[in-house]
Amino acid sequence: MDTPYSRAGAIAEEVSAATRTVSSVCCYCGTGCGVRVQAQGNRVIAVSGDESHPSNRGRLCSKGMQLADTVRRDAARVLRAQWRPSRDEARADIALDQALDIAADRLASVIARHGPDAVGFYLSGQLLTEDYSVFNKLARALVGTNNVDTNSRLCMSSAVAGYKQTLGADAPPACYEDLEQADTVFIAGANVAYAHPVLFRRLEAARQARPHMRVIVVDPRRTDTATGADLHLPILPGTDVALFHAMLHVMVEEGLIDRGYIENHTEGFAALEGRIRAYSPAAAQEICGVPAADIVQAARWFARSPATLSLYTMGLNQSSSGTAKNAALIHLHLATGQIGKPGAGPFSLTGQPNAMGGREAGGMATLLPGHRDPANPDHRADVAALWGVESLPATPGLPALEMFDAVLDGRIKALWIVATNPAQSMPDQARVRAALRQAEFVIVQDAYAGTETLDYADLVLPAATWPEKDGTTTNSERRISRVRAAIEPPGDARPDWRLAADVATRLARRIAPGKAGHFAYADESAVFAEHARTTAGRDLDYSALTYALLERDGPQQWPYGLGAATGTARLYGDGRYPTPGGRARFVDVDYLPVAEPVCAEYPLRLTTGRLRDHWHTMARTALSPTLTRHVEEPWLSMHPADMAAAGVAEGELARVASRRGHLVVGVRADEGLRPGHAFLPMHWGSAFIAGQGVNALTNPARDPVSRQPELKHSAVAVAPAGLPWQAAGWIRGDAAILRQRLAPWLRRFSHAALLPTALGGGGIRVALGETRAPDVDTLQALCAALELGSAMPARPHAAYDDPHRGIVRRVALADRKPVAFFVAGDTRIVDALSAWADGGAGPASVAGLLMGRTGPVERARTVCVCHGVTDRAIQAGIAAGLDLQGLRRTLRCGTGCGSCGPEVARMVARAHVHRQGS
Ligand SMILES: Nc1nc2c(c(=O)[nH]1)N[C@H]1C(S)=C(S)[C@@H](COP(=O)(O)OP(=O)(O)OC[C@H]3O[C@@H](n4cnc5c(=O)[nH]c(N)nc54)[C@H](O)[C@@H]3O)O[C@H]1N2
Ligand SMILES: Nc1nc2c(c(=O)[nH]1)N[C@H]1C(S)=C(S)[C@@H](COP(=O)(O)OP(=O)(O)OC[C@H]3O[C@@H](n4cnc5c(=O)[nH]c(N)nc54)[C@H](O)[C@@H]3O)O[C@H]1N2
Ligand code: SF4
Ligand SMILES: [Mo]
Repeated sequence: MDTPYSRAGAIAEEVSAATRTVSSVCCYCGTGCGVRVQAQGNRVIAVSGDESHPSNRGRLCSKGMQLADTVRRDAARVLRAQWRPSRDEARADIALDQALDIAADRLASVIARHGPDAVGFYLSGQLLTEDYSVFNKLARALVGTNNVDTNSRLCMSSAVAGYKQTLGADAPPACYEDLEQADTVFIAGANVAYAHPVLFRRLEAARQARPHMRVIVVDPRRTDTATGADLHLPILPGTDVALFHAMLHVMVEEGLIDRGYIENHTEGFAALEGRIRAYSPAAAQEICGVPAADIVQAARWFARSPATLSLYTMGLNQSSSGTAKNAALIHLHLATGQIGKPGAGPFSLTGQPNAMGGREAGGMATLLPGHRDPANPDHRADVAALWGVESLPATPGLPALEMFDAVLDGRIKALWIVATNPAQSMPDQARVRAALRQAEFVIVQDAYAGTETLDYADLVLPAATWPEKDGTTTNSERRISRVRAAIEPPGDARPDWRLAADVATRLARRIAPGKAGHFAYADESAVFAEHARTTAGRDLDYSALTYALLERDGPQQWPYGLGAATGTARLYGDGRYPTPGGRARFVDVDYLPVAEPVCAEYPLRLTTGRLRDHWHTMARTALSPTLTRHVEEPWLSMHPADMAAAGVAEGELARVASRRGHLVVGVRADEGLRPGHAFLPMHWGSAFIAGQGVNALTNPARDPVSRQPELKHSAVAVAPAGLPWQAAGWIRGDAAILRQRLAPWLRRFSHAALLPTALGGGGIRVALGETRAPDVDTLQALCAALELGSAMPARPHAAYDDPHRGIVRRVALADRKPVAFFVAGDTRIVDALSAWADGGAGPASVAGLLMGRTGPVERARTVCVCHGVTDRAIQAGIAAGLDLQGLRRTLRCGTGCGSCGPEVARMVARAHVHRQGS
């Protein structure tokens, strides 16, 4: 059966016969910025901010601005279904129909032999609400298992648990306009400048307009978010509960709490009040490592301000006490009545674009559609009736990490992975990968080629992606927007919900013929209509919403029930909460330390997180040369004192080890880190560097309630890598295609990295390290791979080689510019070659350059990607006496999307401090 691609509703606004502009939503973060996609045929020409979208009003960050770069229709994508009948064979392309039949056959066979709970679905916060709905129904109503979870388990599940425990429902009560109306903004465990840049822009503008506004940042690192704050509390990782308890302690002692609000609208305060007596500011100073006076100051600003808004994300959630951290922060709002009014409230920022939609559609093992609970028989009966089936399974489903544990020990045989890359993003990679090998049948449904998890797939299903998909997303402020397709999917790719529905129909014919009709949706709007009905009468009720209404009135905030004339900007204005007694709850939580304390063997506290211009495992952002300019390679950031103690110097390779695995990366000094702490970006996995990526190191210990792992803290040791032979190369071309071709080299060296780069207009940089020089054949093969001699399509090149000593220096030129180079054994001329490739003047003599007759050259790093302004240009400007405004005027840095604004401000501030210090 063919699966025709269908688009719901009228989507295209014809601008001219050839070019059309489609309104949609950015596919990256939970800010949910509206975009305008300009397309011609199946080509996206440009993406810009949508002025009419209330969440961003035309603004986009650097990632959103570069979206057009990531739209591909070639081998950078998964274009066809692929299949390997046995693990000894290579996968081959097959027809999509055949793949859908294989999926149905294999799932039916697993269910027949081992029962429904031998199947697991691992989905993603990047799916659209329609995708979740169909997968959820497939898992629970057809297969008959609750084993359907998502990567939101690594992301938002502590926020869900925290809201439910305290406020009674999983609903962020605030909205983005509160950023403009708050007097105090309390940012905890969030690097908003990097992770939600458009909200940071809104905050910057609000501070300009309201100079009395105060910003407090709680983060172990001095991030770009923390640099401009009025107060930065650089707490020790994992100690937030103690800090928040101490703030409440101060508020109680100083009479700053709102006894009236507590009495009328909450319960459970007495027990907590007893608990927090032990958390004096002095006691918390001991635990959290921040001055008691700063804790007192934070408590006063929080409680005394007319309106206090909290913003929080992974610094709270990714913790073995994530739920308690969320609850302890929400307590501060309840105790001071800072909730349910403009500019106030505990506002959990969502990470992924539609993690919210997943929570609404019940796309997690512990949720059912409409914020229902699978452990509640009435809720199961409700949903069964809505779906037209007799019953739903009662056996609890497994959350993400437990699901992989079950694969490893054989309870789960078949795993279907959609729009997430667990062989990079889950903690304790050795275990995750062992599980993927152990599974009997793995389906990976992905859009981009070359991801880590695809290596483990028996069956690959080709997914359509942004901007080829139609549906809806919900952003952090509960706003539902239409995502609209601007072009057709390439190859055999199909929207995720469609692939799920097509397999479901085939599977039903095999195991439950009566249910085959349950998945015969005409289009996305039919899926949405079925989903929206499940919210009726629930806290999130948006049963009045339809595609037609969203088309007419634009994006809407839930609740938006039948009879409502508009959506709802803020929740709980009346002080009534969706708990049985209508009261919010204080939870008597205690502070517990991180799961893995540092020790003599692993003396450093490692935290991981995001960079400004990369997205997760980089399937998409690595396709934009512009985005690679900001940070091109993974660095372990350390305090200079720890570097000295470990014996590693700036730029050198280090071996970072935890109890679970190790990694070789370069090291950089960062004075924004406390001694004893280290930071590694989460983005580079085994598709880019040798080994198992950043999560080889991380700890799978998890929160007892939310089951979210402690990705923000592991104990590690750092030592010199001891790889005296090093090599570096570069080849111009398409990074995605080159990376696939060069991927086997990642497995052949102790240190290896394939780094997408904007150098010379775009290509791949190669970095290698080994204990001693590889043999001559290996070096020749490497040169061949880089088209620099020996075999195959070699280009004319200049060479200075002594391969028996491991020394190779080669450069290929076209139009007197390098198009590839490789330097092994002594890499000092790499920066000169790079500068030349990047448009700098060439050397007087190429031979002289290869023989090392060149002065030192330092490569500049791009800070402002919109205007291509480098760190060196900014430093020169600062040295010439320019202030922030002067830099903006003369260099234009920070005047495009504004994402680099905080970094430029930090550079100015640091220069100022150094000048004062000297
Ligand atoms: N550029 C970019 N933006 C993104 C993403 C991306 O990949 N790239 N991903 C999106 C997603 S899915 C998510 S979940 C969000 C995440 O957004 P954020 O949570 O803001 O980003 P992170 O860098 O993961 O972590 C935030 C901060 O937590 C701090 N931290 C670590 N441990 C602790 C602690 O114990 N207590 C406190 N208070 N802070 C701590 C870290 O130092 C870090 O600065 O970003 C979204 N936006
Ligand atoms: N060390 C460490 N690890 C972390 C974190 C951390 O802070 N530190 N953060 C965690 C968090 S918060 C998150 S959210 C996760 C994110 O981790 P992942 O979800 O694993 O990361 P992504 O790279 O976003 O993976 C998305 C995948 O979906 C594919 N894709 C893109 N669009 C589509 C589509 O429309 N359909 C389909 N089927 N596929 C598509 C992409 O090619 C890619 O392979 O990482 C977690 N892991
Ligand atoms: S802040 Fe940036 S990444 Fe997030 S939705 Fe807006 S444009 Fe996209
Ligand atoms: Mo996330």
